[in-house]
Amino acid sequence: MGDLVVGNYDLVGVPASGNAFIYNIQTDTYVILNFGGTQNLTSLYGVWQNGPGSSIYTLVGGSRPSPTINLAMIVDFDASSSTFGTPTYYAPRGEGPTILSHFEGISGLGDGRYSLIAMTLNASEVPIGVDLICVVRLPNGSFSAGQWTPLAYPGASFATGNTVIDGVGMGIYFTSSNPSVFSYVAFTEIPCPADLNDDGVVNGSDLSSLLASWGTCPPKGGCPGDFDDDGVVNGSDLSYLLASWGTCP
Ligand SMILES: [Ca+2]
Ligand SMILES: [Ca+2]
Repeated sequence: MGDLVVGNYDLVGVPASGNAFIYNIQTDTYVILNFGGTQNLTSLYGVWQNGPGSSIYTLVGGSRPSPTINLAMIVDFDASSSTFGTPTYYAPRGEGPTILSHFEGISGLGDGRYSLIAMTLNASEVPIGVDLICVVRLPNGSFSAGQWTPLAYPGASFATGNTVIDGVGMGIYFTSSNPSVFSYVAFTEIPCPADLNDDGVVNGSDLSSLLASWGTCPPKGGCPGDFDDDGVVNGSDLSYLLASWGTCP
């Protein structure tokens, strides 16, 4: 994307000893992404340039903000200064950090929404699911909570989620009855997060739902309008809803 590609490395003969990197094809230079040391297992799999000629790229992968759990991660990178923004971490399907996950692809829709694809694994690192995720850049520049849409290919014993373009996810899958490896393309509708009642338009009904949830959220669920998933419905969530006012794309 643009002049940048992303990838990951390990030191020779030392598994899980490396980090992620950003490589500039034009200048033949690398920038290492290392959040808090190699024990955090930071990885990058997807990169999106935020407009033609922009120096701001949005990167996705995974990292370990706590000692034991790998979470999917999104972070901005300014190629002009080689500096990173503050990473935002995502628990799989919003269910809490009990399993491992990482984003493998990112596609920007040009209206503030990003479509991501994630693989989630159990504690033994066996793939257990693929999701397409809609994340929105909020008016203050931060990223919203993710809306996770599970993909389940019929007959697949397990599948990978490797790349995404808008609402189209792609990967490979296996079946229990055939030794071949198959590819798949999955189509989903990208959600409009501010449309809280899912009627295709952001209007007063959605605003009423948000205002009814104003304040501190319950520990889990029941909190429509907490777009940035910070546990409280307040002005930042309201500003996002107002910025999304009107018909959903
Ligand atoms: Ca609505
Ligand atoms: Ca909030």
